[in-house]
Amino acid sequence: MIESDDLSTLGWTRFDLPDLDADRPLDDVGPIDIGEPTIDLDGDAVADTVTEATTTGLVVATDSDRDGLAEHVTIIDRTGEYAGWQYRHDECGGRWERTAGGTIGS
Ligand SMILES: [Ca+2]
Ligand SMILES: [Ca+2]
Repeated sequence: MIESDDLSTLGWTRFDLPDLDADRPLDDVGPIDIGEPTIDLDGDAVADTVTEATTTGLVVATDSDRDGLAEHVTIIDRTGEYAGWQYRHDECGGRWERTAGGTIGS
C-alpha cells in the first residue's frame, strides 16, 4: 500500500494514489504533474522523466511534450507485475488508458 506521501517528491499534487500498484486502474486519476524531470529517456538532451521507488514498487513518469504533465506512466510493483499507461486527451479533458501490462520475465 502506497501512501500519498510516498509520491510527494514527484510533485503528484493534483491527485491522490493511495493504493498504487500494477493492477490498479487509473480511471479516477487526472493529469499528473511530474515536477522537475531528472532523466532524459529519449536521448534528446532534455530531461523528460522522473522515477520514484515507493513502498510497493517503482513508478516511471514521462512528460514527452514538456508541458509539465506526464503522458506516460509505468508502474512496476514488487510482485514483478507492471502496467503502462498513456494519457489521452478527449472532450472531457483526458483520461489514462492502459497500453501495456504483464509480468516481467514471463
Ligand atoms: Ca528527453
Ligand atoms: Ca506532457
